[in-house]
Amino acid sequence: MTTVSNYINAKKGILSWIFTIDHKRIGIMYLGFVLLAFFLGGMFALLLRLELITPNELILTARQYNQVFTLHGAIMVFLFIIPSIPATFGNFFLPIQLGTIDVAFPKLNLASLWIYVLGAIFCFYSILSGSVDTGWTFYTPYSSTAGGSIIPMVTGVFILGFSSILTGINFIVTVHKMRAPGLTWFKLPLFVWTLYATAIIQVLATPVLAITLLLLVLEKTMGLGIFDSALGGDPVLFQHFFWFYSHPAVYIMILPAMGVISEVVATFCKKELFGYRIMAYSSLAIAIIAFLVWGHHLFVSGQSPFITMLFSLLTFLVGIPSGIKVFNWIATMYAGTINMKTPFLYFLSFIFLFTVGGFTGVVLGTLSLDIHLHDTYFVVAHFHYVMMGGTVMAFLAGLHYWWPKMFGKMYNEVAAIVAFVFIFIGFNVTFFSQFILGANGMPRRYYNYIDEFQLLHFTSTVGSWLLAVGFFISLAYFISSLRSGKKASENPWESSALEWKTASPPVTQNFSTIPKRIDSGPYDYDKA
Ligand code: HEM
Ligand SMILES: [Cu+2]
Repeated sequence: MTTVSNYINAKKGILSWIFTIDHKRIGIMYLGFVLLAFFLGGMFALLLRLELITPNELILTARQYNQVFTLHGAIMVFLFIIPSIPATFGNFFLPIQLGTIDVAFPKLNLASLWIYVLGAIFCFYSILSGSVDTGWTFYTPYSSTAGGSIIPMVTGVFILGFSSILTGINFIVTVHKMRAPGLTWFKLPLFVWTLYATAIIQVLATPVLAITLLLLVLEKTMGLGIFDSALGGDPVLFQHFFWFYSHPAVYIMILPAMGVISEVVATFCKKELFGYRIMAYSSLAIAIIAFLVWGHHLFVSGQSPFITMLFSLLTFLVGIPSGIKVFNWIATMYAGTINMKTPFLYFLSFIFLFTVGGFTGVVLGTLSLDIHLHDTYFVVAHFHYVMMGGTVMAFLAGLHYWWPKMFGKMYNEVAAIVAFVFIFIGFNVTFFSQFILGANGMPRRYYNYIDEFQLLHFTSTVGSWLLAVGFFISLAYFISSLRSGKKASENPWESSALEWKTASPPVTQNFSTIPKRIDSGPYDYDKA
């Protein structure tokens, strides 16, 4: 029996992967690496939660606890969530959704992947050679003076930044230069718009983090007084520089997720997306406002009342384009033909959890409340609702939606629904209890606490176990799908998006015949 050639079997041997310039293979390799990072970061999270099951020391010393939450945060942010959607699904589907054969700079794309791996190696080296206990934010003056192996860690993050910048440059040029004839801007899928807005932030914001970490290393190695007040430096300056990148960075995390969610809701409701143009503009509006709110991380760092009020106001502003998106996703469901499959379940959980995350962001953006809640578990719960309730749920929606296309195999739907239930319930048990802990004054980054908090911490830890069960069930059925899953058809979800007009998995050139012209929009259900 003749095997049909596709991007997976077109070339054989490990070297054909290591040196590939095929955007699909590069996307798949990123997927492998970010999933590894997620499971490693998840292991550290389970360790944290286990330590917190009792008020006193259980398995970790105070120093080890500080090291573990630092590694959990740094791995989850820099190695998992920032590349999680752009570098995986973005790399795989952007050229296909543009009706073309690859990104603008395929060799640069491959280089971005190995730069990511080099950065990861530096981070892991720092774990093995004494580790870091500063928190993922590397705040000075502690990071300027502390021992451990901060320099390999921040060098790793510095290098990872270049992988992000180069991917951003590649995607911006690809969207401008590689679109099929006829595919004008307002015919582009919203996933493309969100990748484009994200790429702008990657290119403009990431250099600021690189410079900040470079200055920290210079201060540590050459004793230059930049951030350390003992050397005449200013520790709050570090916070400004760090959050001038890291707040826009949260939109590098959430914008691509919003793009995935738009693709999934249109396909599983079989409906044109409600308010397509305003959704596209909202992606760009979010990318712009993202650069104007970093000061809300410094409300209790001694900013002037006027500046604090200004940053609070600007923080509320970002709620408008985000709110428009949530409204339009819900409006798209209205009178839709809903296909209640796993990708749609993750869509629903995204809508609910991201909205909780968004509202609690408004609470934290309110000065009078933030003074009470800053550095408590309310903040920890908030960013897990947006980063995990938002991006990770969208990542799972995208993974289940595009899995048949990427690997040509279906996964077990029943097992997927069981895993979804564990993940959704586990998530809320883990993190909703943390809102209550924080509102009652439980500080973050403490490994022991007063007895009154034990019941809530115990609940949160049990929740993290349910989460872990859900993720391991997912891992199991995806692996079994690769080995013995039912062959996927070209368009199992009956989607009208362009990528579903290719084979499952696609041929190396993406299309059997490269589209000469594309005049239809991405969500042409009403016209079908
Ligand atoms: C898999 C389930 C997860 C659990 C159970 C979990 C649990 C926790 C806990 C308990 C803390 C607080 C430690 C403390 O302040 O003492 C924490 C901190 C943190 N988590 Fe998670 N987390 C999970 C997933 C994630 C994900 C997916 C991300 C981001 C993508 C993330 C990013 C962070 C960050 C940035 C911190 C702050 C670390 C620091 O204070 O330096 N977590 N996590
Ligand atoms: Cu922020």
